[in-house]
Amino acid sequence: MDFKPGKYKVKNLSLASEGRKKIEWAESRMPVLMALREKYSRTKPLKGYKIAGCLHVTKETAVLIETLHAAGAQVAWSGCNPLSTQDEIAAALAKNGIEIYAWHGQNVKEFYWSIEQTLKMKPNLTLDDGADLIFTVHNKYPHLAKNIIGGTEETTTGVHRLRAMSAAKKLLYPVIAVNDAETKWDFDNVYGTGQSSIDGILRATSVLLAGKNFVVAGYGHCGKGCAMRASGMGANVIVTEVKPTAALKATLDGFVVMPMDEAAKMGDIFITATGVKDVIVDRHFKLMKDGAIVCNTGHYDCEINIPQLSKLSKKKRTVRPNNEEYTLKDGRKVYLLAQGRLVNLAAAEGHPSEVMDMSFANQFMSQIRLVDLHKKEVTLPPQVIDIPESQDQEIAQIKLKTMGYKIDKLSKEQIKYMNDYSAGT
Ligand code: 9W4
Repeated sequence: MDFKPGKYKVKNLSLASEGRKKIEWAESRMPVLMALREKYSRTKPLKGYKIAGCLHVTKETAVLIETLHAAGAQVAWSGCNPLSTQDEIAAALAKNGIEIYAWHGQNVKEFYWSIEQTLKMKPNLTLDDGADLIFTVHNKYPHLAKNIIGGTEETTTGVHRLRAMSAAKKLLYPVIAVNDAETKWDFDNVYGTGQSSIDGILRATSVLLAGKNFVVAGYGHCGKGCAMRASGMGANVIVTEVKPTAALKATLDGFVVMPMDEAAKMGDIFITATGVKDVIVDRHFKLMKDGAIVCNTGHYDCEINIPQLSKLSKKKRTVRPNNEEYTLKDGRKVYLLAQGRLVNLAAAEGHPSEVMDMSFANQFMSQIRLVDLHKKEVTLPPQVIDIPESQDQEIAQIKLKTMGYKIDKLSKEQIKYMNDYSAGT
Protein backbone atom coordinates (compact mmCIF):
# COMPACT_ATOMS: atom_id res chain seq x y z
CA MET A 1 0.00 0.00 0.00
CA ASP A 2 1.27 3.51 -0.81
CA PHE A 3 0.18 6.04 1.83
CA LYS A 4 0.94 9.74 2.21
CA PRO A 5 -1.39 11.23 4.88
CA GLY A 6 -3.46 14.15 3.59
CA LYS A 7 -2.54 13.22 -0.01
CA TYR A 8 -3.36 9.61 -0.95
CA LYS A 9 -3.66 5.99 0.03
CA VAL A 10 -3.62 3.64 -2.97
CA LYS A 11 -2.52 0.05 -3.66
CA ASN A 12 0.60 0.77 -5.71
CA LEU A 13 1.78 4.07 -7.16
CA SER A 14 3.92 2.32 -9.75
CA LEU A 15 0.69 1.34 -11.60
CA ALA A 16 0.25 5.02 -12.51
CA SER A 17 1.49 4.86 -16.11
CA GLU A 18 -0.80 1.92 -16.92
CA GLY A 19 -3.70 3.87 -15.39
CA ARG A 20 -2.81 7.04 -17.28
CA LYS A 21 -3.04 5.21 -20.63
CA LYS A 22 -6.54 3.99 -19.72
CA ILE A 23 -7.59 7.50 -18.66
CA GLU A 24 -6.29 8.91 -21.96
CA TRP A 25 -8.30 6.27 -23.82
CA ALA A 26 -11.45 7.30 -21.92
CA GLU A 27 -10.71 10.99 -22.62
CA SER A 28 -10.68 10.25 -26.33
CA ARG A 29 -14.19 8.72 -26.00
CA MET A 30 -15.69 11.40 -23.72
CA PRO A 31 -15.95 14.48 -25.94
CA VAL A 32 -18.65 16.27 -23.92
CA LEU A 33 -16.67 16.25 -20.70
CA MET A 34 -13.52 17.22 -22.60
CA ALA A 35 -15.35 20.15 -24.26
CA LEU A 36 -16.54 21.28 -20.82
CA ARG A 37 -12.98 20.92 -19.51
CA GLU A 38 -11.65 23.07 -22.33
CA LYS A 39 -14.30 25.74 -21.69
CA TYR A 40 -14.12 25.91 -17.89
CA SER A 41 -10.36 25.52 -17.48
CA ARG A 42 -10.12 29.05 -18.88
CA THR A 43 -12.57 30.70 -16.47
CA LYS A 44 -12.07 28.33 -13.50
CA PRO A 45 -15.52 28.86 -11.91
CA LEU A 46 -14.80 26.26 -9.21
CA LYS A 47 -11.72 28.09 -7.90
CA GLY A 48 -11.87 28.41 -4.12
CA TYR A 49 -14.39 25.53 -3.83
CA LYS A 50 -13.58 22.14 -2.24
CA ILE A 51 -15.32 19.01 -3.53
CA ALA A 52 -15.38 15.67 -1.69
CA GLY A 53 -16.36 12.86 -4.05
CA CYS A 54 -17.34 9.25 -3.45
CA LEU A 55 -17.76 7.42 -6.76
CA HIS A 56 -16.38 4.28 -8.48
CA VAL A 57 -12.70 4.86 -9.24
CA THR A 58 -12.69 4.02 -12.95
CA LYS A 59 -11.10 5.55 -16.04
CA GLU A 60 -14.29 7.50 -16.75
CA THR A 61 -14.53 8.85 -13.20
CA ALA A 62 -10.90 9.95 -13.54
CA VAL A 63 -11.93 12.10 -16.52
CA LEU A 64 -14.64 13.68 -14.35
CA ILE A 65 -12.27 14.28 -11.42
CA GLU A 66 -9.62 15.89 -13.61
CA THR A 67 -12.29 18.06 -15.27
CA LEU A 68 -13.48 19.32 -11.86
CA HIS A 69 -9.85 19.98 -10.97
CA ALA A 70 -9.20 21.79 -14.28
CA ALA A 71 -12.21 24.02 -13.55
CA GLY A 72 -10.43 25.17 -10.39
CA ALA A 73 -11.83 22.90 -7.67
CA GLN A 74 -9.78 21.32 -4.90
CA VAL A 75 -10.84 17.66 -4.92
CA ALA A 76 -10.61 14.74 -2.46
CA TRP A 77 -11.90 11.32 -3.54
CA SER A 78 -12.86 7.87 -2.30
CA GLY A 79 -14.50 4.90 -4.07
CA CYS A 80 -18.18 4.12 -3.52
CA ASN A 81 -17.87 0.32 -3.79
CA PRO A 82 -14.97 -1.70 -2.35
CA LEU A 83 -14.89 -3.93 -5.45
CA SER A 84 -15.13 -1.33 -8.21
CA THR A 85 -11.87 0.57 -7.62
CA GLN A 86 -9.27 0.08 -10.34
CA ASP A 87 -5.91 0.38 -8.61
CA GLU A 88 -4.06 1.64 -11.67
CA ILE A 89 -6.56 4.51 -12.04
CA ALA A 90 -6.26 5.44 -8.34
CA ALA A 91 -2.46 5.42 -8.74
CA ALA A 92 -2.56 7.67 -11.84
CA LEU A 93 -4.80 10.17 -10.02
CA ALA A 94 -2.59 10.20 -6.91
CA LYS A 95 0.49 10.72 -9.09
CA ASN A 96 -1.26 13.69 -10.72
CA GLY A 97 -1.75 15.37 -7.33
CA ILE A 98 -5.40 14.40 -6.75
CA GLU A 99 -6.14 13.60 -3.11
CA ILE A 100 -7.49 10.05 -3.20
CA TYR A 101 -8.09 7.17 -0.79
CA ALA A 102 -9.14 4.06 -2.70
CA TRP A 103 -7.99 0.52 -3.37
CA HIS A 104 -9.61 -2.65 -4.65
CA GLY A 105 -10.95 -5.05 -2.03
CA GLN A 106 -11.35 -2.66 0.91
CA ASN A 107 -13.15 -3.97 3.97
CA VAL A 108 -16.04 -2.02 5.51
CA LYS A 109 -13.77 -0.22 8.00
CA GLU A 110 -11.32 0.83 5.30
CA PHE A 111 -14.22 1.96 3.10
CA TYR A 112 -15.54 4.40 5.73
CA TRP A 113 -12.03 5.40 6.76
CA SER A 114 -11.46 6.52 3.16
CA ILE A 115 -14.67 8.56 3.08
CA GLU A 116 -13.70 10.22 6.35
CA GLN A 117 -10.26 11.21 4.99
CA THR A 118 -11.98 13.15 2.20
CA LEU A 119 -14.03 15.09 4.76
CA LYS A 120 -10.93 16.43 6.51
CA MET A 121 -10.70 19.17 3.84
CA LYS A 122 -14.08 20.51 5.08
CA PRO A 123 -15.74 20.36 1.65
CA ASN A 124 -18.12 22.94 0.19
CA LEU A 125 -19.69 20.39 -2.16
CA THR A 126 -20.25 16.63 -2.13
CA LEU A 127 -20.53 14.27 -5.10
CA ASP A 128 -22.01 10.83 -4.43
CA ASP A 129 -22.98 7.51 -5.98
CA GLY A 130 -25.18 5.71 -3.46
CA ALA A 131 -25.19 8.59 -0.91
CA ASP A 132 -22.64 7.06 1.50
CA LEU A 133 -20.67 10.30 1.68
CA ILE A 134 -23.80 12.37 2.36
CA PHE A 135 -24.87 9.86 5.03
CA THR A 136 -21.44 10.01 6.68
CA VAL A 137 -21.72 13.81 6.87
CA HIS A 138 -25.26 13.63 8.28
CA ASN A 139 -24.70 10.79 10.74
CA LYS A 140 -21.17 11.42 11.97
CA TYR A 141 -20.04 14.92 11.01
CA PRO A 142 -23.24 17.04 10.84
CA HIS A 143 -21.27 20.17 11.83
CA LEU A 144 -19.58 20.01 8.39
CA ALA A 145 -22.93 20.63 6.68
CA LYS A 146 -22.77 24.37 7.40
CA ASN A 147 -19.83 24.66 4.95
CA ILE A 148 -21.60 22.58 2.29
CA ILE A 149 -23.57 24.50 -0.32
CA GLY A 150 -24.93 21.37 -1.96
CA GLY A 151 -24.33 17.90 -3.33
CA THR A 152 -25.01 15.75 -6.36
CA GLU A 153 -26.13 12.10 -6.46
CA GLU A 154 -25.55 9.67 -9.33
CA THR A 155 -27.85 6.67 -8.79
CA THR A 156 -31.49 5.63 -8.48
CA THR A 157 -30.89 4.02 -5.08
CA GLY A 158 -29.09 7.08 -3.74
CA VAL A 159 -31.79 9.47 -4.95
CA HIS A 160 -34.46 7.20 -3.48
CA ARG A 161 -32.79 7.25 -0.05
CA LEU A 162 -32.29 11.02 -0.21
CA ARG A 163 -35.93 11.66 -1.09
CA ALA A 164 -36.91 9.69 2.02
CA MET A 165 -34.50 11.81 4.08
CA SER A 166 -35.88 15.00 2.58
CA ALA A 167 -39.48 13.95 3.29
CA ALA A 168 -38.47 13.37 6.92
CA LYS A 169 -36.92 16.89 6.92
CA LYS A 170 -33.54 15.35 7.78
CA LEU A 171 -31.59 16.62 4.79
CA LEU A 172 -29.15 19.36 5.81
CA TYR A 173 -28.33 20.71 2.33
CA PRO A 174 -29.72 20.55 -1.25
CA VAL A 175 -28.76 17.59 -3.42
CA ILE A 176 -29.19 17.51 -7.19
CA ALA A 177 -30.58 14.21 -8.52
CA VAL A 178 -28.21 13.60 -11.44
CA ASN A 179 -29.77 10.17 -11.96
CA ASP A 180 -33.05 11.69 -13.10
CA ALA A 181 -31.55 13.52 -16.08
CA GLU A 182 -32.78 11.95 -19.32
CA THR A 183 -29.24 12.09 -20.75
CA LYS A 184 -28.21 9.95 -17.78
CA TRP A 185 -30.70 7.22 -16.98
CA ASP A 186 -32.14 6.65 -20.44
CA PHE A 187 -28.77 6.26 -22.12
CA ASP A 188 -27.16 4.33 -19.23
CA ASN A 189 -29.97 1.82 -19.03
CA VAL A 190 -30.75 1.18 -22.68
CA TYR A 191 -27.48 1.66 -24.55
CA GLY A 192 -24.99 1.23 -21.67
CA THR A 193 -26.51 -1.86 -20.10
CA GLY A 194 -27.56 -3.26 -23.49
CA GLN A 195 -24.08 -3.31 -24.97
CA SER A 196 -22.12 -4.09 -21.81
CA SER A 197 -24.35 -7.03 -20.87
CA ILE A 198 -23.82 -8.63 -24.28
CA ASP A 199 -20.11 -7.82 -23.86
CA GLY A 200 -20.07 -9.61 -20.48
CA ILE A 201 -21.83 -12.69 -21.91
CA LEU A 202 -19.38 -12.88 -24.80
CA ARG A 203 -16.27 -12.42 -22.63
CA ALA A 204 -17.48 -15.15 -20.26
CA THR A 205 -18.57 -17.62 -22.96
CA SER A 206 -17.42 -16.57 -26.47
CA VAL A 207 -20.57 -18.20 -27.89
CA LEU A 208 -22.14 -17.31 -31.22
CA LEU A 209 -25.32 -15.28 -30.65
CA ALA A 210 -26.68 -15.67 -34.17
CA GLY A 211 -29.46 -18.25 -34.30
CA LYS A 212 -29.63 -18.67 -30.51
CA ASN A 213 -32.82 -18.34 -28.48
CA PHE A 214 -32.04 -15.41 -26.19
CA VAL A 215 -34.48 -15.01 -23.31
CA VAL A 216 -34.73 -11.57 -21.70
CA ALA A 217 -36.64 -11.47 -18.41
CA GLY A 218 -38.06 -7.97 -17.92
CA TYR A 219 -38.69 -5.40 -20.65
CA GLY A 220 -37.79 -2.23 -18.77
CA HIS A 221 -35.05 0.00 -20.17
CA CYS A 222 -32.23 -2.49 -19.44
CA GLY A 223 -34.17 -5.46 -20.81
CA LYS A 224 -35.04 -3.48 -23.93
CA GLY A 225 -31.36 -2.61 -24.45
CA CYS A 226 -30.31 -6.27 -24.12
CA ALA A 227 -33.12 -7.48 -26.41
CA MET A 228 -32.30 -4.88 -29.06
CA ARG A 229 -28.59 -5.69 -29.12
CA ALA A 230 -29.00 -9.49 -29.01
CA SER A 231 -31.46 -9.23 -31.87
CA GLY A 232 -28.99 -7.08 -33.80
CA MET A 233 -26.47 -9.91 -33.57
CA GLY A 234 -28.91 -12.41 -35.01
CA ALA A 235 -30.37 -14.00 -31.89
CA ASN A 236 -34.08 -14.91 -31.67
CA VAL A 237 -35.24 -12.85 -28.71
CA ILE A 238 -37.95 -14.08 -26.34
CA VAL A 239 -39.21 -11.67 -23.67
CA THR A 240 -40.87 -12.61 -20.37
CA GLU A 241 -42.84 -9.95 -18.47
CA VAL A 242 -45.40 -9.43 -15.70
CA LYS A 243 -46.54 -5.98 -16.85
CA PRO A 244 -49.04 -5.94 -19.76
CA THR A 245 -47.90 -2.59 -21.25
CA ALA A 246 -44.23 -3.63 -21.20
CA ALA A 247 -45.09 -7.01 -22.77
CA LEU A 248 -47.12 -5.27 -25.45
CA LYS A 249 -44.21 -2.96 -26.28
CA ALA A 250 -41.94 -6.01 -26.59
CA THR A 251 -44.31 -7.65 -29.09
CA LEU A 252 -44.59 -4.45 -31.15
CA ASP A 253 -40.80 -4.18 -31.11
CA GLY A 254 -40.83 -7.55 -32.84
CA PHE A 255 -40.09 -9.95 -29.99
CA VAL A 256 -41.95 -13.08 -28.92
CA VAL A 257 -43.51 -12.89 -25.45
CA MET A 258 -44.27 -15.88 -23.22
CA PRO A 259 -44.13 -16.91 -19.54
CA MET A 260 -40.80 -18.11 -18.15
CA ASP A 261 -42.29 -21.59 -17.65
CA GLU A 262 -42.44 -21.90 -21.46
CA ALA A 263 -39.31 -19.88 -22.30
CA ALA A 264 -37.27 -22.10 -19.94
CA LYS A 265 -37.63 -25.03 -22.36
CA MET A 266 -36.58 -23.01 -25.40
CA GLY A 267 -33.78 -20.69 -24.27
CA ASP A 268 -30.08 -21.11 -25.07
CA ILE A 269 -29.12 -17.94 -23.14
CA PHE A 270 -31.13 -16.31 -20.33
CA ILE A 271 -30.61 -12.82 -18.91
CA THR A 272 -32.63 -11.35 -16.04
CA ALA A 273 -33.23 -7.59 -15.89
CA THR A 274 -36.28 -7.24 -13.68
CA GLY A 275 -35.33 -5.88 -10.23
CA VAL A 276 -37.26 -8.62 -8.45
CA LYS A 277 -36.15 -11.90 -6.90
CA ASP A 278 -36.76 -15.50 -8.01
CA VAL A 279 -37.23 -14.86 -11.72
CA ILE A 280 -35.43 -18.11 -12.58
CA VAL A 281 -36.00 -20.85 -9.98
CA ASP A 282 -35.69 -24.64 -9.67
CA ARG A 283 -38.69 -25.55 -11.82
CA HIS A 284 -37.11 -23.54 -14.66
CA PHE A 285 -33.67 -25.16 -14.31
CA LYS A 286 -35.43 -28.54 -14.50
CA LEU A 287 -36.84 -27.59 -17.93
CA MET A 288 -33.70 -26.07 -19.46
CA LYS A 289 -31.79 -27.48 -22.42
CA ASP A 290 -28.41 -29.07 -21.81
CA GLY A 291 -25.78 -26.28 -22.03
CA ALA A 292 -28.12 -23.39 -21.22
CA ILE A 293 -26.36 -20.16 -20.16
CA VAL A 294 -27.90 -18.07 -17.36
CA CYS A 295 -26.96 -14.58 -16.17
CA ASN A 296 -28.28 -11.41 -14.53
CA THR A 297 -27.98 -7.73 -15.28
CA GLY A 298 -30.52 -6.48 -12.72
CA HIS A 299 -29.34 -4.64 -9.65
CA TYR A 300 -29.69 -7.53 -7.20
CA ASP A 301 -28.07 -10.94 -7.38
CA CYS A 302 -31.24 -12.79 -6.28
CA GLU A 303 -33.05 -12.72 -9.64
CA ILE A 304 -31.60 -16.16 -10.31
CA ASN A 305 -32.14 -18.54 -7.37
CA ILE A 306 -28.60 -19.89 -7.08
CA PRO A 307 -29.14 -21.90 -3.85
CA GLN A 308 -31.85 -23.86 -5.72
CA LEU A 309 -29.54 -24.38 -8.70
CA SER A 310 -26.85 -25.69 -6.33
CA LYS A 311 -29.36 -28.01 -4.70
CA LEU A 312 -30.33 -29.49 -8.07
CA SER A 313 -26.69 -30.06 -8.99
CA LYS A 314 -24.31 -32.89 -8.27
CA LYS A 315 -21.19 -31.07 -9.45
CA LYS A 316 -19.95 -27.53 -9.96
CA ARG A 317 -16.72 -26.27 -11.54
CA THR A 318 -15.33 -23.05 -13.01
CA VAL A 319 -14.82 -23.56 -16.74
CA ARG A 320 -13.75 -20.03 -17.69
CA PRO A 321 -13.44 -16.70 -15.81
CA ASN A 322 -16.94 -15.70 -14.63
CA ASN A 323 -18.44 -18.94 -15.94
CA GLU A 324 -19.47 -21.80 -13.63
CA GLU A 325 -20.73 -25.12 -14.89
CA TYR A 326 -23.44 -26.77 -12.79
CA THR A 327 -24.02 -30.45 -13.60
CA LEU A 328 -27.59 -31.36 -12.67
CA LYS A 329 -28.41 -34.79 -11.24
CA ASP A 330 -29.63 -36.06 -14.65
CA GLY A 331 -26.36 -35.01 -16.28
CA ARG A 332 -27.57 -31.82 -18.00
CA LYS A 333 -25.32 -28.79 -17.66
CA VAL A 334 -26.28 -25.21 -16.85
CA TYR A 335 -23.71 -22.39 -17.01
CA LEU A 336 -24.06 -19.52 -14.55
CA LEU A 337 -22.15 -16.32 -15.36
CA ALA A 338 -20.54 -13.96 -12.81
CA GLN A 339 -22.17 -15.84 -9.90
CA GLY A 340 -25.49 -14.21 -10.76
CA ARG A 341 -24.11 -10.71 -10.13
CA LEU A 342 -24.34 -7.94 -12.71
CA VAL A 343 -22.76 -9.60 -15.73
CA ASN A 344 -21.96 -6.25 -17.40
CA LEU A 345 -19.82 -5.12 -14.46
CA ALA A 346 -18.34 -8.40 -13.24
CA ALA A 347 -17.52 -9.92 -16.64
CA ALA A 348 -17.12 -6.73 -18.73
CA GLU A 349 -16.30 -3.08 -18.01
CA GLY A 350 -19.72 -1.56 -17.30
CA HIS A 351 -21.04 1.21 -19.46
CA PRO A 352 -18.84 2.29 -22.36
CA SER A 353 -17.02 5.62 -21.90
CA GLU A 354 -19.25 7.30 -24.51
CA VAL A 355 -22.28 6.66 -22.29
CA MET A 356 -20.54 7.70 -19.06
CA ASP A 357 -19.60 10.90 -20.89
CA MET A 358 -23.17 12.15 -20.62
CA SER A 359 -23.77 10.92 -17.05
CA PHE A 360 -20.63 12.64 -15.84
CA ALA A 361 -21.27 15.79 -17.88
CA ASN A 362 -24.47 16.01 -15.84
CA GLN A 363 -22.44 15.61 -12.63
CA PHE A 364 -20.04 18.33 -13.72
CA MET A 365 -22.75 20.78 -14.84
CA SER A 366 -24.66 20.20 -11.60
CA GLN A 367 -21.61 21.05 -9.50
CA ILE A 368 -21.13 24.19 -11.62
CA ARG A 369 -24.82 25.05 -11.13
CA LEU A 370 -24.53 24.77 -7.33
CA VAL A 371 -21.51 27.08 -7.34
CA ASP A 372 -23.19 29.52 -9.74
CA LEU A 373 -26.25 29.81 -7.51
CA HIS A 374 -24.02 30.23 -4.46
CA LYS A 375 -22.15 33.08 -6.14
CA LYS A 376 -25.48 34.72 -6.98
CA GLU A 377 -26.50 34.24 -3.32
CA VAL A 378 -29.49 32.12 -4.36
CA THR A 379 -30.30 29.68 -1.56
CA LEU A 380 -31.77 26.33 -2.56
CA PRO A 381 -33.97 24.53 0.00
CA PRO A 382 -32.39 21.44 1.66
CA GLN A 383 -34.24 19.07 -0.65
CA VAL A 384 -33.67 16.82 -3.63
CA ILE A 385 -33.39 19.14 -6.65
CA ASP A 386 -34.15 18.12 -10.25
CA ILE A 387 -31.92 18.66 -13.26
CA PRO A 388 -33.47 21.36 -15.47
CA GLU A 389 -34.67 20.24 -18.91
CA SER A 390 -32.34 22.86 -20.43
CA GLN A 391 -29.28 21.02 -19.02
CA ASP A 392 -30.40 17.76 -20.63
CA GLN A 393 -30.86 19.50 -23.98
CA GLU A 394 -27.52 21.30 -23.69
CA ILE A 395 -25.65 18.06 -23.01
CA ALA A 396 -27.43 16.22 -25.83
CA GLN A 397 -26.66 19.13 -28.16
CA ILE A 398 -22.93 19.10 -27.29
CA LYS A 399 -22.87 15.31 -27.75
CA LEU A 400 -24.48 15.60 -31.18
CA LYS A 401 -22.04 18.34 -32.17
CA THR A 402 -19.02 16.25 -31.14
CA MET A 403 -20.44 13.36 -33.20
CA GLY A 404 -20.70 15.65 -36.21
CA TYR A 405 -24.50 15.85 -36.34
CA LYS A 406 -26.59 18.98 -36.87
CA ILE A 407 -30.31 19.27 -36.25
CA ASP A 408 -33.10 21.64 -37.30
CA LYS A 409 -34.39 24.66 -35.37
CA LEU A 410 -38.02 25.69 -34.97
CA SER A 411 -38.86 28.95 -36.75
CA LYS A 412 -40.67 31.77 -34.91
CA GLU A 413 -43.79 30.89 -36.92
CA GLN A 414 -43.58 27.23 -35.89
CA ILE A 415 -43.24 28.17 -32.21
CA LYS A 416 -46.19 30.54 -32.54
CA TYR A 417 -48.25 27.83 -34.26
CA MET A 418 -47.41 25.29 -31.54
CA ASN A 419 -48.48 27.65 -28.77
CA ASP A 420 -51.59 29.01 -30.47
CA TYR A 421 -54.62 27.21 -29.06
CA SER A 422 -57.06 29.20 -31.22
CA ALA A 423 -55.75 27.87 -34.55
CA GLY A 424 -57.95 24.76 -34.54
CA THR A 425 -57.22 21.94 -36.92
N1 9W4 B 1 -18.63 -2.25 -10.21
C1 9W4 B 1 -18.51 -3.46 -9.54
C2 9W4 B 1 -19.16 -3.73 -8.38
C3 9W4 B 1 -19.06 -4.96 -7.75
C4 9W4 B 1 -18.28 -5.93 -8.31
C5 9W4 B 1 -17.06 -11.19 -7.03
C6 9W4 B 1 -15.69 -11.19 -8.96
C7 9W4 B 1 -20.90 0.47 -11.11
C8 9W4 B 1 -20.97 1.60 -11.95
C9 9W4 B 1 -19.86 2.07 -12.56
O1 9W4 B 1 -20.48 -1.51 -9.19
C10 9W4 B 1 -19.63 -1.35 -10.02
N2 9W4 B 1 -18.09 -7.20 -7.86
C11 9W4 B 1 -17.32 -7.90 -8.63
S1 9W4 B 1 -16.75 -6.99 -9.95
C12 9W4 B 1 -17.61 -5.64 -9.48
C13 9W4 B 1 -17.72 -4.41 -10.11
N3 9W4 B 1 -16.99 -9.19 -8.43
C14 9W4 B 1 -17.67 -9.89 -7.37
O2 9W4 B 1 -16.57 -11.89 -8.13
C15 9W4 B 1 -16.19 -9.85 -9.37
C16 9W4 B 1 -19.68 -0.15 -10.90
C17 9W4 B 1 -19.97 3.27 -13.46
N4 9W4 B 1 -19.08 3.13 -14.60
C18 9W4 B 1 -19.29 2.30 -15.66
O3 9W4 B 1 -20.26 1.57 -15.80
C19 9W4 B 1 -18.17 2.47 -16.54
N5 9W4 B 1 -17.38 3.38 -15.94
C20 9W4 B 1 -17.89 3.79 -14.79
O4 9W4 B 1 -17.44 4.62 -14.01
C21 9W4 B 1 -18.65 1.46 -12.35
C22 9W4 B 1 -18.56 0.33 -11.52
